[in-house]
Amino acid sequence: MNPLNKHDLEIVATKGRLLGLDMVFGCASGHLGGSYSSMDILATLYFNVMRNLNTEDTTANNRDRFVMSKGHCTPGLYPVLAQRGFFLEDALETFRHVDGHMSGHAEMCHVSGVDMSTGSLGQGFSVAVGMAMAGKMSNEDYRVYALLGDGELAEGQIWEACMSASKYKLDNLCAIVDVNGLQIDGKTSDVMPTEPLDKKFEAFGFHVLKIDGHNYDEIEAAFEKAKENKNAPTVILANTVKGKGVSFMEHNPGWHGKPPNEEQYKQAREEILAKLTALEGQNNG
Ligand SMILES: Cc1ncc(C[n+]2csc(CCOP(=O)(O)OP(=O)(O)O)c2C)c(N)n1
Ligand SMILES: [Mg+2]
Repeated sequence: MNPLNKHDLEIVATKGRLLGLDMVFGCASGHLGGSYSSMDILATLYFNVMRNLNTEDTTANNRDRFVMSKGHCTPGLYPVLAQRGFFLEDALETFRHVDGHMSGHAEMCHVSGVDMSTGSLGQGFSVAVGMAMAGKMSNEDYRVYALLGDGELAEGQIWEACMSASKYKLDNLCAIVDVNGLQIDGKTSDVMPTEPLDKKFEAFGFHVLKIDGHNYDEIEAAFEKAKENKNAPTVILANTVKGKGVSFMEHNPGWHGKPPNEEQYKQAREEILAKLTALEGQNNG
């Protein structure tokens, strides 16, 4: 598959925000804030970065892997997987339904394209480290990507995984931290300060890159750089806006895991649709 240009990546991300909104409104439950902050990163990963993805053979050994360590962000991940062809967009309508298979946290057994079930913060990254170690031990050249939340970094298990990743020189591992500054009930700096993240990851033996997580050029360049880094894992610290794309959700911890009411849904839909329509009307040359 040919890589997408910036304009088309933005269409994927914007459409993803619309699908995510419908998912959460449809079942009156789910996490939009952190899904929207990572949407541009997810679109870039799945369309331009990850190699050997095969929607017909989702466990092919040579595929790059992705672990959504902040497993609550399925309204970000599932719409991107659907657009990448892993399943039909209609399936998203069953999100969080008791008799459906689109569970609220990332689920590998029933949702095509999901490489690891997650939801208990801190655990996903350890699995990603294990996948990267397995790749090294079996001389496979696949890469492993893991998306972490900045609130999630308060879990001690993350730092145990970091120590292993650097001890075993896992240069096939790339962590991305969605640094949106907020977690479930307030600012990350109030709930559990984790800065300075660059110095901490460096001290744990990582190559550290810092980017604007909504700038496609910077996102793509960082993933390229991560591939070139040798003998140690890479972490990309991505500065983002929680709730990105909907005016009243941006920077607001209240939108971590709350569904919109009817009026809020209509306003959010209008805002996202206006952006999508404008993008689709633009010459993408
Ligand atoms: C072990 C564990 N503790 C608590 C929770 C509840 N929880 C869900 S999301 C969240 C905040 C996560 O914040 P962050 O990692 O910054 O995610 P984002 O801002 O990207 O949504 C918490 C505490 C959980 N899922 N797992
Ligand atoms: Mg956060």
